[in-house]
Amino acid sequence: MLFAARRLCPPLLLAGASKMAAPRPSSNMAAFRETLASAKHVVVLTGAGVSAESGVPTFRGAGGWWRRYQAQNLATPGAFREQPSLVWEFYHYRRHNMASKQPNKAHEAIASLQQRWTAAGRRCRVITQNIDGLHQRAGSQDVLELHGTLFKTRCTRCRHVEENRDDPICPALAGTGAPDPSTPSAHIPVKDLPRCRQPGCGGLLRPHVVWFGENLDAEVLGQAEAELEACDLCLVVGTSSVVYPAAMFAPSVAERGVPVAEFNLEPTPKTAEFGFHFTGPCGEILPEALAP
Ligand code: BV8
Ligand code: ZN
Repeated sequence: MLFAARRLCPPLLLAGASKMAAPRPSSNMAAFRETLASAKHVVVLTGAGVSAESGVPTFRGAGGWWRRYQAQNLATPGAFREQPSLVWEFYHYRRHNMASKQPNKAHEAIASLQQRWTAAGRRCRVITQNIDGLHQRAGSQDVLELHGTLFKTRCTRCRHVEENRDDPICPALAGTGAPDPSTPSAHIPVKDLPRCRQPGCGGLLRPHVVWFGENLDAEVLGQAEAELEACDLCLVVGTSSVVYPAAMFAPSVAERGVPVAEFNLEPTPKTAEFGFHFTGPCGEILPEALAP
């Protein structure tokens, strides 16, 4: 298992790990397109930046705030345990927000690449950190959602998981969730938060997402590892590469000597490990990079 030794330990905790000298990233589009043309199995790893041009806030920078909270401080089991109403307002807001959002040209370019490759007997797997569902709405198939999805719930009592696109997900959340810092919390009694409808259960529901401090689903992680170990090209799009274990995925491919192309507005802590880096909005660059 590629990440077994490091799954729980981001490199910052890993002493003495040796790193092959990485080639300086090229921004030569013709060279990248030659590499793409000769590849047979590509992994496309995406983060919040791929949805930025759809108007979906990213996690870091200005977009990473909701009211006076940093998103990642609400995306924890502790926050849900302490303030389930506040955390549900946060997720209700993000679910409701998606109703007015559409896939952008980056999602569409990735979906089109996958459709063409599948027809030609080549493999293209999309692995996303995002929970917004926009890759699927753009037509990408078999998307691996590393961190779950906004549109499924999991019961905290019986662990039943089901899709739920109701907006609001429960009457008490109607009209709540406004992101403005001056918005008062709704303080919804836990009995009026989303409840499980499995016979005899009634347990409190939570979003079916992976929070900070929670393990990724073993099956999902296993599928991701298999794709990363087998691919002969990896694209890493719109991620700051600071959240583990996803942040280790593209570097692990580069360590095998397989080409990795990063598409981002700016360099990231991992850029130096990759063969290609293209700077700019992925909604503009990916359609050119992935064009037939
Ligand atoms: C785990 C779902 C084992 C929820 C998310 C101490 C205690 C406990 C754990 C840790 C610890 N220290 C480290 C850890 C591990 C921790 C971690 O990595 N923390 C970080 C902060 C250091 N990871 C975990 O906890 C993971 N589990 O390790 O389990 C374990 C268990 C217990 C104890 C130890 C270990 C679980 C992590 C998953 C968390 N859930 N999401 C929700 O969404 O509400 S993470 C969430 O944040 C996203 O899913 C995503 O992964 C991450 C955000 O990252 P990005 O997607 O990269 O977005 P970001 O805004 O950061 O960057 C956007 C990028 O796009 C930028 O680079 C920007 O330049 C670029 N961009 C913007 N616009 C564009 C663009 N690029 C191109 N075009 C554009 N237009
Ligand atoms: Zn239940």
